[in-house]
Amino acid sequence: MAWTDDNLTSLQTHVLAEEREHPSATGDFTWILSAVALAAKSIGNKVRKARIEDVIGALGDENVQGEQQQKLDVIANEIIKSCLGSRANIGALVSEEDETPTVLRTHEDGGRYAVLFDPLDGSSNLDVSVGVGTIFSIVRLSDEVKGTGEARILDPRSLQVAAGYVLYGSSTVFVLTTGRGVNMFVLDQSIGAFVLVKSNLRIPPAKKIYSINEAYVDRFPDAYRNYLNWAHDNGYSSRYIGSMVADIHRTLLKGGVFIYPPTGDHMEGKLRYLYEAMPMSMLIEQAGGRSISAADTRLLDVDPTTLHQRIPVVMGSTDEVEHVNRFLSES
Ligand code: AHM
Ligand code: MG
Repeated sequence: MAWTDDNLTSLQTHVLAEEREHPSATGDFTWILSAVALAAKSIGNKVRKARIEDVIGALGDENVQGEQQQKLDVIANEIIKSCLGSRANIGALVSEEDETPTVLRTHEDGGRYAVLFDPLDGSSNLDVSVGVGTIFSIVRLSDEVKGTGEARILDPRSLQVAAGYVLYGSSTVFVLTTGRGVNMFVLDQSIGAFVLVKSNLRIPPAKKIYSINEAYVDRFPDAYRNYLNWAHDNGYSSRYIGSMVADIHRTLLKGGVFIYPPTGDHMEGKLRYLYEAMPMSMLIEQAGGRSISAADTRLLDVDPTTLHQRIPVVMGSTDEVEHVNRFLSES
C-alpha cells in the first residue's frame, strides 16, 4: 500500500481525534501521551546507541526488587520522569525502579492521574541486542482519597484508563489502548513521528504456541506441568524471548499464550502487577484476548495491595488461556 497524506495518522492526531469524540474530554490524555511518546523516542535513541556510548551492562546497584540495575534502566527512568514531570494533570509517577512514588501534586492541586511504568523491561537482554521495551499504565486517581501517595494509587476506585508499551526492536513500535480497542504505531525516523499502522488490533482466538521459561518446569506447580505435557502431546510450538514486551507483542499479533507461573521459591511469580501484568492485561483484553492470574480469576479483578507486588500471569488468545485454565481448575 502506498502512503498518501490521506492515510498518514500520527499518534498525536489519533489521540486528539479520540478526545474530540468525547465532549467532556479535557485534553489530559493528549498531554500525557505526548510526553510518553517523547520519552519513548528518547529511550529508543539511547537503546540504539547503547553499545557506542558504552552504557551496556549492570550499574552495580540493585533496584527496589533486589535485582541488578542496568545502566540503561536508570537512564530510561530519568528520561520518563523528566518528560512527564512537567505535565500539570499528573499527581504521581510510579516506577518499577523507584521504591516510592514521585509525588508531583496533590488532588487539590490538580493531580488527577498517576502514570505507572517499567522504564526498560527486559534490560538484561540489551547486552545481546534483543528487543526490550517500556510498559506504562495511566490511572485516573480516586477522588475519595486525599493526597497522592500509595493509598490513593492502590484505592480500588482508582481506574486504569489507558495502557501501552513501546518495543525497541527491529523497529520502534508503540501499542496503545485508551479503553476502545488497541492501536499500533511505528516510529518513522525520517519524520520523527509514530505513525498508525494498524487500528483495532485483534488477537487471534487460538494458536498452538506457548511462551514460558520451561527450564523452570520442575519448580512449577503440577497444574502448569500437566498443561505443558498436554501441549507437548498436542502439537504445540514454543517461543520464548525472555523479554516480556517482545513476547507479548508476538502473542498479540500471532496468537498463543504467555505464561509466567509461580515457582517453588516465588509463589507470586516474577512479574510485577502494576508495571507489567496490569497494563499488558488491559491491552490483551482490549484486543479480544484473556488474562488470568489463577484458575477462573481475571487478573484485573485482583486488587493490588502494594506497589511492587508480583503476580502469576497467563495471558493471550482466549482459547489458549482456557486450555491452561482447565488444568489450573483441576488442581
Ligand atoms: P525485568 O523487569 O527485571 O527486566 O524482568 C522482567 C523480565 C520480563 O521481560 C521477562 O518476561 C522475564 O523477566 C523473564 O524472566 P526469566 O528470565 O525468569 O524467564
Ligand atoms: Mg520489568
